[in-house]
Amino acid sequence: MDKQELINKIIESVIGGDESEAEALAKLALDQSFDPLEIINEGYVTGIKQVGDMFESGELFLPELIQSAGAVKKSTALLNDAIKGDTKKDKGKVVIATVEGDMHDIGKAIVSSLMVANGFEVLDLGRDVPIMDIITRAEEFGAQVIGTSALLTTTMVKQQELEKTLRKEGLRDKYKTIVGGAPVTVRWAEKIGADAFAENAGEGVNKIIDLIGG
Ligand code: B12
Repeated sequence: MDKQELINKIIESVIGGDESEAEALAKLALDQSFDPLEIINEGYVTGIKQVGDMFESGELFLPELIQSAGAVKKSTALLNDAIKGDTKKDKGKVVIATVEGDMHDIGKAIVSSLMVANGFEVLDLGRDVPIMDIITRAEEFGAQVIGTSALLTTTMVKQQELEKTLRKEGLRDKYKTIVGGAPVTVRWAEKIGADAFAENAGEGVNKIIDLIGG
């Protein structure tokens, strides 16, 4: 199967919520040595974004969205592991989390893997993580960067809460902060006083390198 054909099949499997097919195609992509990040972005991310649009327009409902998300999560986990590779982790320490109240973690996991692949030591706290927990874990881990993901307009405020809490605790200068997630913008980052915003995983890695000179 050529790459474009594989990508089309991946998109189809995601829209159809076919978890076993989506996973089998991820394995096939790895067997054929296609670039895992390209397969994630052009296949799984394209597919889940289409599902999101269909959900928004009422063509699909929550159970179907959940099914498709499950297919993407499992398949991208395989590809994320392949991205991480076996690099030396000496560029710096990053704590990353999806903020409290938010269950979206597919994008964050991609960002996390790409950071690892680029030599950062990453502590991924998962999703639905309270701000105080993020700060405590960053302190324990000795992080230089705190990255947060928010996919809901109602949870973006937690990124602002992080900035405020860091300032209140006298810790703001200790960390560089970076924010991301579909509704997040550079203007939001500026408004809340975050150090950087990134639209996608690749940009995220570059911004962190700029911030800490990794
Ligand atoms: C998959 C999905 C789900 C899955 C999530 C599964 C999971 N484990 O992640 C499930 C089914 C659980 C879900 C639930 C809900 N969802 Co939802 N979901 C989506 C969907 C379709 C795709 C999100 C996604 O994974 N995108 C693919 C990834 C790769 O992209 P990404 O997350 O944006 O990440 C990239 C960048 O943003 C960036 N990035 C992300 N984070 C970070 C962090 C840092 C530090 C950096 C540097 C970069 C970075 O890099 C990533 C890689 O390129 C979106 C639609 C959309 N277009 O976003 C809706 C969407 C976000 N969901 C929505 C809604 C409404 C919900 C629910 C409220 C539905 C409901 N009625 O229950 C619940 C909320 C649950 C909760 N409390 O969080 C709305 C949000 C609307 C809004 N204005 O807030 C959206 C936009 C759908 C829509 N159009 O209506 N959802």
